[in-house]
Amino acid sequence: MAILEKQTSQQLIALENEYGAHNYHPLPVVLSKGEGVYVWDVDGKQYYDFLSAYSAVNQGHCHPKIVNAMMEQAQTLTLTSRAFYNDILGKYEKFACDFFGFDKLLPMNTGAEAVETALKLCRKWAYEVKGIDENQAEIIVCKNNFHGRTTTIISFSNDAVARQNFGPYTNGFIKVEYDNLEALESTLKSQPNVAGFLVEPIQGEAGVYVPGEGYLAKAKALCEQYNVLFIADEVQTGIARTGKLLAVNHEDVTPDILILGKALSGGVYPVSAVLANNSIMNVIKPGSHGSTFGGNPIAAAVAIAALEVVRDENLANNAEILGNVFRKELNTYIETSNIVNLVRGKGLLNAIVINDYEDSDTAWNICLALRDNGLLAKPTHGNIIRFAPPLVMNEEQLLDCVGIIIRTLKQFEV
Ligand code: IF1
Repeated sequence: MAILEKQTSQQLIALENEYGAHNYHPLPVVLSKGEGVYVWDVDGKQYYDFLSAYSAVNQGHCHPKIVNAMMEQAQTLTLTSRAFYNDILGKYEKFACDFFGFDKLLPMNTGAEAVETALKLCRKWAYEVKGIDENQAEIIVCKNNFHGRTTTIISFSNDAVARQNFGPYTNGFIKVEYDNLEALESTLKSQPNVAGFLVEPIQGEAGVYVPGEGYLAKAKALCEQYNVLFIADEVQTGIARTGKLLAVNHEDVTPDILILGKALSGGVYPVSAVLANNSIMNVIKPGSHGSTFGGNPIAAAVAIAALEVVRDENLANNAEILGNVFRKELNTYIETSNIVNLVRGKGLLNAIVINDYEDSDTAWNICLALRDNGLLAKPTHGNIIRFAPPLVMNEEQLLDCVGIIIRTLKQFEV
Protein backbone atom coordinates (compact mmCIF):
# COMPACT_ATOMS: atom_id res chain seq x y z
CA MET A 1 0.00 0.00 0.00
CA ALA A 2 1.39 3.43 -0.94
CA ILE A 3 2.02 5.24 2.32
CA LEU A 4 -0.26 8.20 1.51
CA GLU A 5 -3.17 6.03 0.40
CA LYS A 6 -6.45 6.67 2.31
CA GLN A 7 -6.72 4.49 5.41
CA THR A 8 -9.39 3.92 8.06
CA SER A 9 -9.27 5.44 11.55
CA GLN A 10 -8.39 2.04 12.98
CA GLN A 11 -5.52 1.57 10.50
CA LEU A 12 -4.18 5.07 11.21
CA ILE A 13 -4.40 4.61 14.99
CA ALA A 14 -2.61 1.28 14.61
CA LEU A 15 0.17 2.99 12.60
CA GLU A 16 0.75 5.52 15.37
CA ASN A 17 0.72 2.77 18.00
CA GLU A 18 3.19 0.68 16.03
CA TYR A 19 5.61 3.33 14.80
CA GLY A 20 5.10 6.31 17.13
CA ALA A 21 6.42 6.76 20.66
CA HIS A 22 3.58 6.42 23.15
CA ASN A 23 4.01 9.87 24.70
CA TYR A 24 0.33 10.72 24.36
CA HIS A 25 -3.02 9.05 24.96
CA PRO A 26 -5.16 10.78 22.34
CA LEU A 27 -8.94 10.71 22.29
CA PRO A 28 -9.85 8.03 19.65
CA VAL A 29 -10.69 10.34 16.73
CA VAL A 30 -8.57 10.70 13.58
CA LEU A 31 -8.70 14.15 12.04
CA SER A 32 -7.97 14.93 8.43
CA LYS A 33 -9.23 18.51 7.85
CA GLY A 34 -9.65 21.73 9.77
CA GLU A 35 -11.32 25.01 8.88
CA GLY A 36 -12.23 27.80 11.30
CA VAL A 37 -14.00 26.33 14.34
CA TYR A 38 -14.48 22.93 12.68
CA VAL A 39 -12.43 19.79 12.17
CA TRP A 40 -13.40 16.67 10.22
CA ASP A 41 -12.37 13.06 10.80
CA VAL A 42 -11.27 10.63 8.08
CA ASP A 43 -14.88 9.51 7.65
CA GLY A 44 -16.01 13.06 6.97
CA LYS A 45 -17.72 13.61 10.34
CA GLN A 46 -17.63 17.27 11.42
CA TYR A 47 -16.77 18.41 14.95
CA TYR A 48 -16.50 21.67 16.80
CA ASP A 49 -12.89 21.93 18.02
CA PHE A 50 -13.08 22.91 21.73
CA LEU A 51 -9.38 22.43 22.41
CA SER A 52 -7.86 24.58 19.62
CA ALA A 53 -4.64 22.54 19.76
CA TYR A 54 -4.15 23.75 23.35
CA SER A 55 -4.87 27.37 22.34
CA ALA A 56 -2.61 27.42 19.28
CA VAL A 57 -5.37 27.87 16.68
CA ASN A 58 -7.00 30.92 18.28
CA GLN A 59 -7.44 32.33 14.76
CA GLY A 60 -9.29 29.19 13.65
CA HIS A 61 -7.96 26.22 11.69
CA CYS A 62 -6.11 27.03 8.45
CA HIS A 63 -6.90 30.75 8.52
CA PRO A 64 -6.56 31.77 4.85
CA LYS A 65 -4.60 34.96 5.55
CA ILE A 66 -2.02 33.07 7.65
CA VAL A 67 -1.80 30.08 5.31
CA ASN A 68 -1.35 32.39 2.31
CA ALA A 69 1.43 34.27 4.12
CA MET A 70 3.14 30.95 4.79
CA MET A 71 2.73 29.68 1.22
CA GLU A 72 4.01 32.93 -0.30
CA GLN A 73 7.09 32.98 1.93
CA ALA A 74 7.66 29.24 1.47
CA GLN A 75 8.00 29.81 -2.28
CA THR A 76 10.40 32.69 -1.76
CA LEU A 77 12.85 32.12 1.11
CA THR A 78 12.31 29.57 3.91
CA LEU A 79 15.46 29.62 6.03
CA THR A 80 18.70 31.63 6.02
CA SER A 81 19.91 30.85 9.56
CA ARG A 82 20.99 33.92 11.55
CA ALA A 83 24.44 33.77 9.98
CA PHE A 84 23.02 36.31 7.51
CA TYR A 85 20.34 38.99 7.60
CA ASN A 86 17.10 38.58 5.67
CA ASP A 87 14.41 40.97 4.48
CA ILE A 88 11.61 40.00 6.84
CA LEU A 89 12.99 39.26 10.34
CA GLY A 90 13.56 42.90 11.26
CA LYS A 91 10.08 43.84 10.00
CA TYR A 92 8.55 41.09 12.15
CA GLU A 93 10.59 42.07 15.21
CA LYS A 94 9.49 45.70 14.90
CA PHE A 95 5.86 44.73 14.21
CA ALA A 96 5.72 42.45 17.26
CA CYS A 97 7.59 44.88 19.55
CA ASP A 98 5.14 47.64 18.63
CA PHE A 99 2.19 45.22 18.93
CA PHE A 100 3.09 44.22 22.53
CA GLY A 101 4.99 47.35 23.65
CA PHE A 102 8.56 46.15 24.19
CA ASP A 103 11.98 47.29 22.90
CA LYS A 104 13.23 43.93 21.64
CA LEU A 105 12.20 40.38 20.67
CA LEU A 106 14.27 37.18 20.71
CA PRO A 107 12.70 34.74 18.21
CA MET A 108 12.46 31.01 18.97
CA ASN A 109 10.26 28.13 17.78
CA THR A 110 8.44 26.26 20.56
CA GLY A 111 6.99 27.46 23.82
CA ALA A 112 9.45 25.47 25.89
CA GLU A 113 12.36 26.98 23.97
CA ALA A 114 10.99 30.44 24.71
CA VAL A 115 10.62 29.59 28.41
CA GLU A 116 14.21 28.28 28.47
CA THR A 117 15.34 31.46 26.71
CA ALA A 118 13.52 33.61 29.29
CA LEU A 119 15.18 31.69 32.16
CA LYS A 120 18.64 32.15 30.62
CA LEU A 121 17.94 35.85 29.99
CA CYS A 122 16.76 36.33 33.58
CA ARG A 123 19.82 34.60 35.04
CA LYS A 124 22.23 36.55 32.81
CA TRP A 125 20.54 39.81 33.81
CA ALA A 126 20.83 38.79 37.49
CA TYR A 127 24.61 38.26 37.25
CA GLU A 128 25.49 41.14 34.95
CA VAL A 129 23.00 43.84 36.01
CA LYS A 130 21.58 42.99 39.46
CA GLY A 131 24.96 41.71 40.63
CA ILE A 132 24.03 38.31 42.08
CA ASP A 133 27.06 36.05 42.55
CA GLU A 134 27.75 33.69 39.62
CA ASN A 135 25.71 30.43 39.74
CA GLN A 136 23.73 31.61 42.79
CA ALA A 137 20.62 32.94 41.00
CA GLU A 138 17.26 31.53 42.08
CA ILE A 139 14.03 31.80 40.07
CA ILE A 140 10.70 31.51 41.89
CA VAL A 141 8.09 29.34 40.17
CA CYS A 142 4.57 28.28 41.19
CA LYS A 143 3.43 24.86 42.33
CA ASN A 144 1.35 23.04 39.70
CA ASN A 145 3.04 25.03 36.95
CA PHE A 146 3.30 23.92 33.37
CA HIS A 147 5.95 25.58 31.24
CA GLY A 148 7.01 22.82 28.84
CA ARG A 149 8.90 19.54 28.74
CA THR A 150 12.66 20.24 28.67
CA THR A 151 14.86 18.83 31.44
CA THR A 152 15.28 22.20 33.16
CA ILE A 153 11.56 23.00 32.97
CA ILE A 154 10.43 19.61 34.35
CA SER A 155 13.07 20.06 37.08
CA PHE A 156 10.76 22.62 38.68
CA SER A 157 7.53 20.76 37.89
CA ASN A 158 5.67 18.90 40.62
CA ASP A 159 3.86 16.69 38.09
CA ALA A 160 5.32 13.29 38.91
CA VAL A 161 4.59 11.82 35.48
CA ALA A 162 6.21 14.77 33.70
CA ARG A 163 9.44 14.50 35.74
CA GLN A 164 9.77 10.85 36.79
CA ASN A 165 13.14 9.30 35.86
CA PHE A 166 14.35 12.32 33.95
CA GLY A 167 16.92 13.35 36.60
CA PRO A 168 19.39 14.66 37.55
CA TYR A 169 17.42 17.88 37.70
CA THR A 170 18.48 21.50 37.20
CA ASN A 171 18.97 23.54 40.39
CA GLY A 172 18.14 27.18 41.05
CA PHE A 173 14.36 27.17 41.40
CA ILE A 174 12.11 27.81 44.41
CA LYS A 175 8.46 26.71 44.37
CA VAL A 176 5.72 28.78 46.01
CA GLU A 177 1.94 28.35 46.17
CA TYR A 178 0.17 29.88 43.17
CA ASP A 179 -2.10 32.85 43.93
CA ASN A 180 -0.47 33.25 47.36
CA LEU A 181 1.12 36.68 47.81
CA GLU A 182 2.27 35.99 51.38
CA ALA A 183 4.26 32.97 50.18
CA LEU A 184 5.78 35.04 47.38
CA GLU A 185 6.66 37.95 49.67
CA SER A 186 8.17 35.81 52.42
CA THR A 187 10.34 34.04 49.82
CA LEU A 188 11.47 37.35 48.34
CA LYS A 189 12.27 38.59 51.86
CA SER A 190 14.22 35.52 52.93
CA GLN A 191 16.04 34.61 49.70
CA PRO A 192 18.76 37.16 48.76
CA ASN A 193 19.58 35.72 45.32
CA VAL A 194 16.21 35.77 43.60
CA ALA A 195 16.55 36.78 39.93
CA GLY A 196 12.99 36.33 38.71
CA PHE A 197 9.43 35.13 39.25
CA LEU A 198 8.04 32.91 36.46
CA VAL A 199 4.23 32.69 36.43
CA GLU A 200 1.31 31.68 34.21
CA PRO A 201 -1.33 34.45 34.46
CA ILE A 202 -3.84 31.57 34.51
CA GLN A 203 -2.59 28.05 35.23
CA GLY A 204 -3.75 26.18 32.15
CA GLU A 205 -2.73 22.56 32.51
CA ALA A 206 -3.34 22.65 36.25
CA GLY A 207 -7.01 23.02 35.35
CA VAL A 208 -7.57 26.67 34.29
CA TYR A 209 -6.89 28.16 37.71
CA VAL A 210 -7.71 31.88 37.59
CA PRO A 211 -5.87 33.68 40.41
CA GLY A 212 -7.67 36.17 42.68
CA GLU A 213 -8.29 39.71 41.44
CA GLY A 214 -5.13 41.75 41.94
CA TYR A 215 -2.74 38.80 42.34
CA LEU A 216 -0.73 39.59 39.21
CA ALA A 217 -0.54 43.33 39.93
CA LYS A 218 0.56 42.79 43.54
CA ALA A 219 3.06 40.12 42.51
CA LYS A 220 4.53 42.53 39.97
CA ALA A 221 4.76 45.24 42.64
CA LEU A 222 6.59 42.83 44.96
CA CYS A 223 9.01 41.97 42.15
CA GLU A 224 9.72 45.67 41.62
CA GLN A 225 10.21 46.15 45.37
CA TYR A 226 12.81 43.36 45.50
CA ASN A 227 14.41 44.08 42.08
CA VAL A 228 13.27 40.73 40.67
CA LEU A 229 12.10 40.18 37.06
CA PHE A 230 8.39 39.39 36.58
CA ILE A 231 8.29 36.77 33.80
CA ALA A 232 4.85 36.12 32.28
CA ASP A 233 4.39 32.82 30.47
CA GLU A 234 1.58 33.72 28.04
CA VAL A 235 2.18 30.78 25.73
CA GLN A 236 -1.33 29.50 26.41
CA THR A 237 -3.12 32.56 27.87
CA GLY A 238 -1.79 35.11 25.38
CA ILE A 239 -2.85 36.20 21.89
CA ALA A 240 -6.41 37.18 22.87
CA ARG A 241 -7.37 33.83 24.45
CA THR A 242 -8.61 35.28 27.78
CA GLY A 243 -10.47 38.28 26.37
CA LYS A 244 -7.50 40.68 26.30
CA LEU A 245 -4.46 40.62 24.04
CA LEU A 246 -2.52 39.27 27.04
CA ALA A 247 -3.95 37.83 30.25
CA VAL A 248 -1.78 40.28 32.23
CA ASN A 249 -3.70 43.10 30.54
CA HIS A 250 -6.70 42.29 32.77
CA GLU A 251 -4.65 43.85 35.61
CA ASP A 252 -2.64 46.38 33.57
CA VAL A 253 0.55 44.48 34.40
CA THR A 254 3.57 44.89 32.10
CA PRO A 255 5.92 41.93 32.58
CA ASP A 256 9.68 42.46 32.53
CA ILE A 257 9.92 39.42 30.26
CA LEU A 258 7.01 38.22 28.09
CA ILE A 259 6.91 34.66 26.70
CA LEU A 260 4.71 33.91 23.67
CA GLY A 261 4.08 30.81 21.56
CA LYS A 262 1.24 28.70 20.15
CA ALA A 263 -1.24 31.19 18.62
CA LEU A 264 1.62 33.57 17.76
CA SER A 265 1.46 31.56 14.51
CA GLY A 266 -2.25 30.65 14.51
CA GLY A 267 -1.20 27.01 14.75
CA VAL A 268 0.20 27.05 11.23
CA TYR A 269 3.92 26.84 12.11
CA PRO A 270 6.06 26.63 15.29
CA VAL A 271 6.72 30.23 16.34
CA SER A 272 7.60 31.50 19.82
CA ALA A 273 9.20 34.63 21.17
CA VAL A 274 10.63 36.34 24.23
CA LEU A 275 10.10 40.11 24.53
CA ALA A 276 11.83 42.51 26.93
CA ASN A 277 13.12 46.07 27.10
CA ASN A 278 16.73 47.01 26.34
CA SER A 279 17.86 47.18 29.98
CA ILE A 280 17.24 43.41 30.15
CA MET A 281 17.56 42.15 26.54
CA ASN A 282 20.87 43.90 25.94
CA VAL A 283 22.69 41.41 28.18
CA ILE A 284 22.37 39.02 25.19
CA LYS A 285 25.45 39.36 22.97
CA PRO A 286 26.37 37.57 19.72
CA GLY A 287 26.92 33.90 20.44
CA SER A 288 25.22 33.85 23.84
CA HIS A 289 22.01 32.28 22.55
CA GLY A 290 20.52 31.08 19.25
CA SER A 291 18.57 28.54 17.21
CA THR A 292 18.76 27.31 13.62
CA PHE A 293 15.10 28.02 12.90
CA GLY A 294 14.63 30.86 15.40
CA GLY A 295 13.23 33.86 13.51
CA ASN A 296 13.18 32.12 10.15
CA PRO A 297 11.44 33.92 7.26
CA ILE A 298 8.39 31.65 7.25
CA ALA A 299 7.96 32.13 11.02
CA ALA A 300 8.27 35.88 10.59
CA ALA A 301 5.72 36.05 7.77
CA VAL A 302 3.29 33.75 9.56
CA ALA A 303 3.53 35.61 12.89
CA ILE A 304 2.86 39.02 11.27
CA ALA A 305 -0.24 37.61 9.55
CA ALA A 306 -1.40 35.82 12.72
CA LEU A 307 -1.17 39.01 14.79
CA GLU A 308 -2.90 41.05 12.08
CA VAL A 309 -5.81 38.58 12.22
CA VAL A 310 -6.02 39.02 16.02
CA ARG A 311 -6.15 42.80 15.54
CA ASP A 312 -8.35 43.03 12.43
CA GLU A 313 -10.92 40.45 13.55
CA ASN A 314 -10.99 41.88 17.10
CA LEU A 315 -10.52 38.40 18.56
CA ALA A 316 -9.86 39.54 22.14
CA ASN A 317 -13.20 41.34 22.32
CA ASN A 318 -14.97 38.33 20.80
CA ALA A 319 -13.35 36.03 23.34
CA GLU A 320 -14.43 38.33 26.15
CA ILE A 321 -18.05 38.48 25.02
CA LEU A 322 -18.44 34.79 24.15
CA GLY A 323 -16.61 33.72 27.30
CA ASN A 324 -19.18 35.55 29.39
CA VAL A 325 -22.00 33.88 27.45
CA PHE A 326 -20.36 30.47 27.90
CA ARG A 327 -19.91 30.78 31.67
CA LYS A 328 -23.40 32.25 32.14
CA GLU A 329 -25.02 29.32 30.28
CA LEU A 330 -22.92 26.72 32.09
CA ASN A 331 -23.57 28.30 35.49
CA THR A 332 -27.32 28.12 34.84
CA TYR A 333 -26.96 24.41 34.07
CA ILE A 334 -24.72 23.85 37.12
CA GLU A 335 -27.51 25.07 39.42
CA THR A 336 -29.39 21.84 38.69
CA SER A 337 -26.47 19.55 37.84
CA ASN A 338 -25.32 16.76 40.11
CA ILE A 339 -22.10 16.04 38.24
CA VAL A 340 -20.58 19.46 37.53
CA ASN A 341 -19.36 21.47 40.50
CA LEU A 342 -18.22 24.63 38.75
CA VAL A 343 -17.09 26.37 35.60
CA ARG A 344 -14.14 28.76 35.70
CA GLY A 345 -12.05 30.74 33.28
CA LYS A 346 -11.52 34.02 31.49
CA GLY A 347 -12.48 34.82 27.92
CA LEU A 348 -12.55 31.57 25.95
CA LEU A 349 -10.19 29.67 28.26
CA ASN A 350 -12.56 27.78 30.52
CA ALA A 351 -12.89 24.46 32.34
CA ILE A 352 -15.53 22.51 34.22
CA VAL A 353 -14.83 20.41 37.31
CA ILE A 354 -16.63 17.07 37.42
CA ASN A 355 -17.62 16.14 40.97
CA ASP A 356 -15.94 12.80 40.87
CA TYR A 357 -12.74 11.53 42.50
CA GLU A 358 -9.53 12.83 40.92
CA ASP A 359 -8.59 9.92 38.70
CA SER A 360 -12.02 8.62 37.82
CA ASP A 361 -12.64 8.08 34.12
CA THR A 362 -15.86 10.10 34.12
CA ALA A 363 -14.26 13.13 32.48
CA TRP A 364 -12.72 10.91 29.82
CA ASN A 365 -16.05 9.19 29.17
CA ILE A 366 -17.77 12.56 28.94
CA CYS A 367 -15.20 13.59 26.31
CA LEU A 368 -15.90 10.38 24.37
CA ALA A 369 -19.61 11.21 24.46
CA LEU A 370 -18.91 14.81 23.44
CA ARG A 371 -16.98 13.41 20.48
CA ASP A 372 -19.98 11.26 19.50
CA ASN A 373 -22.14 14.39 19.77
CA GLY A 374 -19.83 16.39 17.48
CA LEU A 375 -17.58 18.34 19.86
CA LEU A 376 -13.92 17.65 20.71
CA ALA A 377 -12.47 18.42 24.13
CA LYS A 378 -10.09 16.60 26.46
CA PRO A 379 -9.69 16.33 30.23
CA THR A 380 -6.66 18.03 31.79
CA HIS A 381 -6.02 16.52 35.21
CA GLY A 382 -8.45 13.73 36.05
CA ASN A 383 -11.82 15.32 36.60
CA ILE A 384 -11.34 18.68 34.85
CA ILE A 385 -12.37 19.28 31.25
CA ARG A 386 -10.87 22.30 29.47
CA PHE A 387 -13.04 24.14 26.92
CA ALA A 388 -11.10 26.41 24.56
CA PRO A 389 -12.64 26.91 21.10
CA PRO A 390 -11.05 29.04 18.38
CA LEU A 391 -11.66 32.76 19.04
CA VAL A 392 -13.28 33.22 15.60
CA MET A 393 -16.41 31.41 16.84
CA ASN A 394 -19.69 33.34 16.61
CA GLU A 395 -22.47 33.42 19.22
CA GLU A 396 -24.73 31.05 17.28
CA GLN A 397 -21.98 28.44 17.06
CA LEU A 398 -21.10 28.94 20.75
CA LEU A 399 -24.70 28.42 21.83
CA ASP A 400 -24.87 25.33 19.61
CA CYS A 401 -21.78 24.03 21.46
CA VAL A 402 -23.27 24.88 24.85
CA GLY A 403 -26.29 22.82 23.83
CA ILE A 404 -24.08 19.87 22.89
CA ILE A 405 -22.09 20.13 26.14
CA ILE A 406 -25.16 20.33 28.39
CA ARG A 407 -27.00 17.59 26.49
CA THR A 408 -23.95 15.36 26.87
CA LEU A 409 -23.40 16.16 30.56
CA LYS A 410 -27.04 15.26 31.23
CA GLN A 411 -26.32 11.78 29.85
CA PHE A 412 -24.07 11.35 32.90
CA GLU A 413 -26.47 12.80 35.48
CA VAL A 414 -27.02 10.22 38.21
C1 IF1 B 1 2.13 18.83 26.07
C2 IF1 B 1 -1.70 22.74 27.87
C3 IF1 B 1 0.16 21.39 28.66
C4 IF1 B 1 2.13 25.88 28.02
C5 IF1 B 1 2.65 26.98 28.73
C6 IF1 B 1 4.80 26.64 27.79
C7 IF1 B 1 4.33 25.55 27.06
C8 IF1 B 1 2.98 25.15 27.16
C9 IF1 B 1 1.77 27.78 29.65
C10 IF1 B 1 5.32 24.81 26.16
C11 IF1 B 1 2.50 23.99 26.36
C12 IF1 B 1 1.00 22.30 25.74
C13 IF1 B 1 2.07 21.26 25.63
C14 IF1 B 1 1.36 19.96 25.43
C15 IF1 B 1 -0.01 20.10 26.04
C16 IF1 B 1 -0.22 21.56 26.26
C17 IF1 B 1 -0.52 21.88 27.65
F1 IF1 B 1 -1.69 23.30 29.04
F2 IF1 B 1 -1.65 23.67 26.92
F3 IF1 B 1 -2.74 21.94 27.74
F4 IF1 B 1 0.89 20.41 28.55
F5 IF1 B 1 0.04 21.90 29.81
N1 IF1 B 1 3.97 27.33 28.61
N2 IF1 B 1 1.38 23.46 26.55
O1 IF1 B 1 0.82 25.53 28.15
O2 IF1 B 1 5.03 25.06 24.82
O3 IF1 B 1 6.90 23.64 23.98
O4 IF1 B 1 4.55 22.80 23.87
O5 IF1 B 1 5.26 24.71 22.40
O6 IF1 B 1 3.35 18.97 26.23
O7 IF1 B 1 1.50 17.81 26.39
P1 IF1 B 1 5.45 23.99 23.72
